Amino acid sequence: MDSTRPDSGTIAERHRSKHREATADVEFGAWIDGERRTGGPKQGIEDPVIGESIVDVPQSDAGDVDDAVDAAWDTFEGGWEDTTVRDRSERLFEWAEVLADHVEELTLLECLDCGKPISQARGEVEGAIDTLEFYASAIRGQRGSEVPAGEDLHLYTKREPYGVVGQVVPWNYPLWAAAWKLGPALAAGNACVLKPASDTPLSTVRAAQLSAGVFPDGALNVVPGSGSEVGQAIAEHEEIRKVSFTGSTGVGSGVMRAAADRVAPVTLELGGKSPFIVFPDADLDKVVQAVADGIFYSTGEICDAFSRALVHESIADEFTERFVEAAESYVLGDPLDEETTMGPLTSKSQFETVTDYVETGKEEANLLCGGGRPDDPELTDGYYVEPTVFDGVTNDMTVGCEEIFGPVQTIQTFESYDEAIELANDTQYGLASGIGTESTSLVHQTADDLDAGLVYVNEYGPIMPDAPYGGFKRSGFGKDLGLEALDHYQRQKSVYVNL
Ligand code: TAP
Repeated sequence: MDSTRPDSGTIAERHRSKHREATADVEFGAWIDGERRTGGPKQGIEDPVIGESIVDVPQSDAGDVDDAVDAAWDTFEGGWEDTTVRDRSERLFEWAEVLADHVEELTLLECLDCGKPISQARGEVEGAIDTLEFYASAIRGQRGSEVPAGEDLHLYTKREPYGVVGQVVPWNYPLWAAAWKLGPALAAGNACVLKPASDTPLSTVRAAQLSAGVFPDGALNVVPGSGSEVGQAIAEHEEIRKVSFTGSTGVGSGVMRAAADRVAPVTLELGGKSPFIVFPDADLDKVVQAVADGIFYSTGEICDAFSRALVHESIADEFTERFVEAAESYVLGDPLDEETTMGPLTSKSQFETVTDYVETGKEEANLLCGGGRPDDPELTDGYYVEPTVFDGVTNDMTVGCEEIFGPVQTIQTFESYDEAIELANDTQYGLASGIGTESTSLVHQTADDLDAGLVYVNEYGPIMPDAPYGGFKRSGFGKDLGLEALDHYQRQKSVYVNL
């Protein structure tokens, strides 16, 4: 395993200096009704590379959620609901432009806060901007419909925003995930109250501040705070008319129960344990890297990670050998270094969770590579875990069926098509799946048979705002992204007119 070194000083020195640079001109805190809130208890936001706080962020509470909801309704009823699509589109484009002017600042915050390699952090910030631009365009093309209903009747349908919507996002791609929710919700004319994950609020809070003057005060509110208080308050709030949640299946089902009490619709993007089926005719030059990127991108902290490679037995030896080589080629190092391809896990608790899974895997299966922390003494304060690969795995093992959310790959073999599909679908989840083959007919047959909301063929990603993104089964329902997400932020009304 290679590791990278900063040009000068230790990693800790370089990071402390970057903490000062990234936070010098910004006061973090809730963004409510177009103003910063800086009171209340503070939480240190940890840099997972050196285990030290980047900055203290004032934490919102349930009272702040009430204030944000009140401000959002005032704005919605005070004129936001009557804005034209052209107006909202132009404002979203304007916000995207402001964020584009601050790409490097937001990238640095994301990199420091999550430990993401800087090139990945930049790509995700750019992805967030692209998402806002997509919805700024898409809303201009939306139409209602006219229904032929007879001579005396004019029957048409129209779409309306819900009013105030609540949104809760996780820590693995903070700003990008926030844009997936804010873009369609604002484009559709809702006012938003969004909670970032308590470990990673910095980029989203900063992006909200950068919306000052773009949207009317109160249209976009961000409340950083704990899930148990702020997230729960959003899920339960009587005046929040729709909730969109991304996170774990356990918390997501609780959000759904809370929203059910007031019959508020929810969108849930939840966990995954996604298979990638490698058929005998697969081009391993493409597929090995696709599966590796699918599990090692973002240190495996991705909901659609290809965490289960299902490989035809005739090519299993070659695939496994090449996959281990690919795993060992990731460069663990300082995420600030452009050469680094894998950073640490995002938090200490995540490090402990993943390390526990790795230890369980060593008892259950056969460790092929990784399985510990990198040797580099400069990385020992960070939450680094080596790319880890197990074979001899079965679906009933803990590492074969539970979402690890770290850089841990399992390899299983299959003999027949039916066995591959059975293994792939034998999971409570259904977010993503992958196929490695050069056969067009096999692609279509397998895409039909896989019980998952996303199918990638011979590649991992890219995620485009143009297409709906979301899972089946316990991976959730409703969609982020695509025109479908706009639908989820709108109510449809049928109007019967007999004049
Ligand atoms: P969670 O623990 O579920 O946290 C997600 C968000 O929910 C965080 O903002 C969290 O706040 C908040 N939260 C915690 N308890 C809450 C409650 N009682 N009510 C309302 N909100 C609450 O998930 P995680 O461990 O951070 O994220 C990893 C999980 O998210 C994985 O399962 C992953 O697959 C899934 N994920 C799915 C997708 C898609 S698109 N399907 C994308 C990314 C991640 P705190 O930060 O304060 O805990």
